[in-house]
Amino acid sequence: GQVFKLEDYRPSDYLIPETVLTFRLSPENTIVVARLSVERREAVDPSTPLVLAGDGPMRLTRVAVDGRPLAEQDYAATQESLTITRLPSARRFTLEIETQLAPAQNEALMGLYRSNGVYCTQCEAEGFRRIAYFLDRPDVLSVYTVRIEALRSDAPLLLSNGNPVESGDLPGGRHYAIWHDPFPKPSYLFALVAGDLGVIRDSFVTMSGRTVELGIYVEHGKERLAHYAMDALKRSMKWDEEVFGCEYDLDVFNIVAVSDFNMGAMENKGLNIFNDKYVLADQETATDADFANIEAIIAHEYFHNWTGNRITCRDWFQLCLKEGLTVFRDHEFSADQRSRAVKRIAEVRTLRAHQFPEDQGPLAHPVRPRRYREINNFYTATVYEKGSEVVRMIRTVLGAETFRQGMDLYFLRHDGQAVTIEDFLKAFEDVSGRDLSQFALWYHQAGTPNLAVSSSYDAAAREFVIDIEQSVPPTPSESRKRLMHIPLAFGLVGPDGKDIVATAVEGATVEGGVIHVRKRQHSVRFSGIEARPALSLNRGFSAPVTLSATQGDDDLFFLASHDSDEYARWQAFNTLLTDALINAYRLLLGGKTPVLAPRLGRLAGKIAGDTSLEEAYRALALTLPGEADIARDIGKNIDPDAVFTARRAIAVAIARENKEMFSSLYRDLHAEGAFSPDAASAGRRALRNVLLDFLSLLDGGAGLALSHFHAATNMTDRAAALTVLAHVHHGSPQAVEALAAFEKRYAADPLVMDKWFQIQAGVPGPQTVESVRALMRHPAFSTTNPNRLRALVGTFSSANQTGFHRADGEGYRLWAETILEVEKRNPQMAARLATALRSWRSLDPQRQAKAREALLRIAATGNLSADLKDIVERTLA
Ligand code: B3K
Ligand code: ZN
Repeated sequence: GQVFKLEDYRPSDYLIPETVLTFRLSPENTIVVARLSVERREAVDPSTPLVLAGDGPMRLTRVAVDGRPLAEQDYAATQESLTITRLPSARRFTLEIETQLAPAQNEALMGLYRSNGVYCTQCEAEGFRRIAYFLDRPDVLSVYTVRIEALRSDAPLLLSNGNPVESGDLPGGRHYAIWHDPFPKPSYLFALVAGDLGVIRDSFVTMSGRTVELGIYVEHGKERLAHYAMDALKRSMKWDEEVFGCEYDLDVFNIVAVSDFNMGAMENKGLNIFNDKYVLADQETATDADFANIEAIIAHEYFHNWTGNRITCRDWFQLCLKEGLTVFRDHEFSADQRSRAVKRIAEVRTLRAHQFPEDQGPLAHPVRPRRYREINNFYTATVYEKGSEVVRMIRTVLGAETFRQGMDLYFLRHDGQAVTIEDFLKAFEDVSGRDLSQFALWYHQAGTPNLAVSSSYDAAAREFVIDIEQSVPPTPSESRKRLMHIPLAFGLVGPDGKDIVATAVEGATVEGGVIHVRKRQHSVRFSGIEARPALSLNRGFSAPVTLSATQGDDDLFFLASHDSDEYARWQAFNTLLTDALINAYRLLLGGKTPVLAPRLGRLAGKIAGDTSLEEAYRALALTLPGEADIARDIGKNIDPDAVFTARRAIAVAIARENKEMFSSLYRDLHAEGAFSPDAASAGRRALRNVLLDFLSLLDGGAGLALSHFHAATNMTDRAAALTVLAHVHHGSPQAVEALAAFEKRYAADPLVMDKWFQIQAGVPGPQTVESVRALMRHPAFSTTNPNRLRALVGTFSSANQTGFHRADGEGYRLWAETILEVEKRNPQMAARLATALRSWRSLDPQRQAKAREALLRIAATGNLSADLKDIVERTLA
């Protein structure tokens, strides 16, 4: 396939200042008339052909220029393009293109398709070209007017971007609506929804006093499940005004929830389309994690209105310009709405679980890639999550105030434009007067930097020295790396637990508690230090790096109890746990029995019971690193079965050590009274459920979990208990009973059945391959629905270490078969599933051979989609 390169970017010869679309909707034959006002750029020769992009099964039925149909020899149409060779000499002309589509047949869920009888669209990144031939590139901004016609009985609701203009009846039971979006936008932000849906309405008054009508559209009967999302939307609108000065700009803002959607949601201007999983919630059906995700994704898509829509990307290489920045904004929003420290720890856990393996494996790419074959494969943890970390570092480097000035300048300077990362950075350089060229490597260079840190204290000289050495490991096609600018926040914690205020006398720029690592090596010397401090590193996770620190357990124990930075305090305890887990793994491989240092077990108990800490924090601290986390830290030649056994042994040891304490705390945390999804209540549930995880490992654990299951008054507790029963007490009468009860209760609710599939897909052990195969035949399962597929096959392949990596390769076989089946309909989903083997070279040799076999089997299949081919070939490279 074709490789697209950043350096090949050229502005378009033609622009489309205005687009008028008419849709005559019908499931099997929708007619789209696109009237484009085209403008040839100055200095472009009139003989230059106009090449519009097309894709997918779409029938071209008419092309006309300035009202006159084109002669056959004046244009050439293929599936991928419409090339017009004879054009007027005038710089401006109208082009009319009529195409016919069958939305009901569209199973790729890109372009115009039907989900549960509702017409909807997904155009990012290159889906608009499946609707009409167009200059489908983000730097072509157009003002859209959209007329939708449909049978009123089939689609009483007709929505598009912008503001409603007009609506009325048509003959034959049909009707129409016209929408106009005054803000020029790229085609990827176009959206249309038509169908029969229920709605909840509200309104928001903006900071300048304009009233915006808000609507959330859901399946009839599900309206009451949309109130949390509506509340999150209003809080997002307020927050963006207060924190970034960003005001909403249309008269209406609509959200539509659909059940077949390839990702979480889409920020189409004024008409966000959501996977219903991220809209619908109540205590009976949604977990606290679901509530938090809904809040974050509603905010994220809303925030795109300024970061993405008003200012968009010049080309798809700049994807992080909108995604990394918008993730940063939604992270900050959630931190303000909930607990900042807890949110930060959760972010870091996610980054390490998803982005680090990507950055350290064959699919590694810079936050701003320079090459792609299929852009859909670059909606990655690196672009999103690492992209967000880079924006966070800009704030760390410049300080919050200058950062905000930089954002203001960026909005002011580039409103209405399609820009680049260079433009973004320039705004910060201009407000700060700083040179960010070394910092910019965070965008250009792939790989997770490592900092090797050691320290020494000289009592006689009262000096403390921190030695730091940076390195960036090689990544595909980047063997030699340049030195980065890494802002490393730190603290020197004195014996009394208080931070020592210290100024560096030499070795690096140190400002505001941050060491600016810019060279390969720094030796940072602090003088006047009265007693040997414990070194607290990468506070707040100021930089997305790995650390190899020669830090003794005593310091880590001390920091885990005393560090004033809550993130670093969590990190110290987590490092101790990780070390213990890896140690247990090594003992197991050496034929020995794993042991837990008693003081670590006691510290776990102390943190669990420390009422000066938030419950959510304590829950996170007590959540042991997952099997994949441990595997990542081990790095190579991994035996997932031994990782599992080691982890279980350490968990049992912690539970035994703290049996009485955990039991009484578990009882005390029992909540009476009305349910609330707020962070504090969720934190109490989280802590109680972590304690259940431990207690269920002890005698009587299955009984305890079953009573937890039956006593549950919300989905968080019910799902937590079911997980324990299915994962720890697999096959027990209690597990069988609970799984059956859950299935019976929620058989008619697909989103809840996803939890049932997901929990079973995660059951550790070799037998799960067979149960996943069996569950794929369950009447509630379907490979055509992305949520079902992710819940069952996605969970199995990316979150079940012992099941998926079964030594005989059976897990990989199931995975490859499913991918090849899904690929025929929905290449994007197939490619996503295919990333599950991205770390296959870290496995033990036997598993590596089986994994390679499965990858080669996919690669050898004829007619692969660009999406899947790209992932598989890069994974094997
Ligand atoms: N921008 C969309 C993602 C589109 C993915 C296309 N393959 C959602 C988001 O990040 O907000
Ligand atoms: Zn986004």
